[in-house]
Amino acid sequence: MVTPRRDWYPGLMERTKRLLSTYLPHIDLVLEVADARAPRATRWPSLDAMLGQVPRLLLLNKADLADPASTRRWLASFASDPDGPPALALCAGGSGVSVREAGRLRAAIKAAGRPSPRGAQKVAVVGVPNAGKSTVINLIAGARRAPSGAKPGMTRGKQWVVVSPDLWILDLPGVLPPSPRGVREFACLALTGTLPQGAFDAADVAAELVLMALDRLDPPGLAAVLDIDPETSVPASADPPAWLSAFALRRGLLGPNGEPHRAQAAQVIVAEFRRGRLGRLTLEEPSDDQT
Ligand SMILES: Nc1nc2c(ncn2[C@@H]2O[C@H](COP(=O)(O)OP(=O)(O)OP(=O)(O)O)[C@@H](O)[C@H]2O)c(=O)[nH]1
Ligand SMILES: [Mg+2]
Repeated sequence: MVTPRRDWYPGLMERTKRLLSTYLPHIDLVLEVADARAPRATRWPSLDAMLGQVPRLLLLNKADLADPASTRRWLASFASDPDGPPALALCAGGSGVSVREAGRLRAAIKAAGRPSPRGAQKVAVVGVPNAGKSTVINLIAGARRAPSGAKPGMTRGKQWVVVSPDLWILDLPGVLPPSPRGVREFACLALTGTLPQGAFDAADVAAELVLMALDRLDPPGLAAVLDIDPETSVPASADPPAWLSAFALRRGLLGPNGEPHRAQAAQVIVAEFRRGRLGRLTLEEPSDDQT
């Protein structure tokens, strides 16, 4: 059972929601940044209720780490929802970033936002921690103007970035759902790096990753993802401890008596997933049963 180990909803998130409400009357567009590997779990909950009439553009960021076919399905699903926001897949950072991405994004912001005939168009960037909000701002600005980094909680307070006289962007800290809406969602948040390291148990989260992967891949497919030797022990079952043991053996992660060190294997799997080392994997599909 995947459960949070300690409070993962600090006061910063409540303050951020209040900040956004304060600024909202002056905002022409809200850019919501989600993670393309988990486009459902990493959406900002209750944003709809807050925004009212303010236009929104959804960015599925880190598309370089997601399965391209899944990203296409997600974009089609958002496009077919008349009540949903326009959505764009993006790679704001990492190895796939390019100048073309910046131009495409600026054009999309201009098209989606309210026109601002007098003064600058004002854009607020919101999303779960570590989704790449500050990186998106730096991409648009063409320079490192907002602090960004590989752990959640990099942005602690609000910061206006004046990109040009006609475009101002507000960077905000990340916001998480107040409590997990289920084991899968919690695992998705942990795997995409939105939760701080101490807030979850790696063994539980790696076990859930195995189950999610087995929903989409056959055992040889998962063995390839985890680089487990098909000649030796590929567990045919959906038994996460057996998979963790096979991974531990493959990587030489052994306990004092030579037994597979499953706890270490789990930590390595979570860390490698976060960095995209296990390949391009998407954890959720638009068609997934949500009951
Ligand atoms: N591979 C990849 N990494 C990215 C991408 N965008 C951002 N990152 C990385 O993700 C990490 C988090 O980026 P930030 O911009 O700090 O994220 P944030 O949403 O501002 O995070 P907080 O301020 O902590 O809420 C950094 O290490 C970025 O380099 C992307 O498109 N692809
Ligand atoms: Mg930030």
